[in-house]
Amino acid sequence: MAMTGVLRPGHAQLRVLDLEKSITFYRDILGLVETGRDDRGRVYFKCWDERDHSSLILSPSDSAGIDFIGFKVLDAATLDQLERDVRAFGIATERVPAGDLLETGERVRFRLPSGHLFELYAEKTKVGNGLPSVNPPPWSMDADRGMAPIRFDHCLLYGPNVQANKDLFLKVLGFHLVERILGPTEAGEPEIGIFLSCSHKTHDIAFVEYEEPGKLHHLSFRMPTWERVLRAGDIMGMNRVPIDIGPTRHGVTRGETIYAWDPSGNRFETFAGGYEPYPDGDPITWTFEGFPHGLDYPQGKLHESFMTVVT
Ligand code: M3P
Ligand code: FE
Repeated sequence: MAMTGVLRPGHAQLRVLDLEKSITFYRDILGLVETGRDDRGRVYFKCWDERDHSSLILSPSDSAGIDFIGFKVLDAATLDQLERDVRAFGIATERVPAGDLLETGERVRFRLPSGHLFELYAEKTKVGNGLPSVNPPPWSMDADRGMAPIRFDHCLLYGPNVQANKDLFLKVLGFHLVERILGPTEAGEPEIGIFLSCSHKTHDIAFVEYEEPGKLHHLSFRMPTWERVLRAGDIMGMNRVPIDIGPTRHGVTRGETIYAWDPSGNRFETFAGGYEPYPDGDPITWTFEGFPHGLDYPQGKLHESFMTVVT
């Protein structure tokens, strides 16, 4: 599959309450690699196997939640074209100068119909994964500290106007719809949840309809295996990290999962498995009645917190 246009989730800036506690959590318990700090008090991390400078930026704040999410695009020409396309779709954009985020080029920023700040960028310094590019070993010592996910995988965002978001992502940003959840109405419409991919993954971003704009449901971190998801659960237990759901398997995407909370109450996911959709595949549909198994396939349980706890 040719990967052009929008490539992948690149970074998320997350608001945290107690910065020191959060640094310890993300570095030693989740097991990310710290890559920088800036003069605005922000702390930058990446997963051990990511090559670009940063994928998670912690921003000290008095409220939890997400400031923005950024996707990397192929190159500067793609960025210019997508900026024009988003404007033509009727959404205003602004340019955030290079260097505003450490080691990151100019970003094109706009607000999604769901209220989230969304960015596209083409440049971020490649710092590598700590392994040589010639004859590398399969992992480094960073792969064994804490839960040690391999990459920032996707996010699930809650907000209004999911259908307008769907239009934007499918018609302008080049995503495809992989799975969807129907609402409780007689006709089973409209969709209350959409799982969108710009790649071969089951989802690079997902949205669930919610009254309040701009909310975060979870940031998801990719684990290489189900064993590693279980091991992440052990590490959560050892460190008394509060678990929301799992270890279990989502029916939606078939992903193996644990949802848990960081020290600020932001939900994160350790996630493995799933399947590899192509963009010409037809989306999978979950009815509202079938959705409890979509969330937690073995238990078929519509966990209350899934619908109600966001930051
Ligand atoms: C995920 C995932 C739902 C399942 C969510 C799935 C909304 O978070 O990563 O696959 O039921
Ligand atoms: Fe997820």
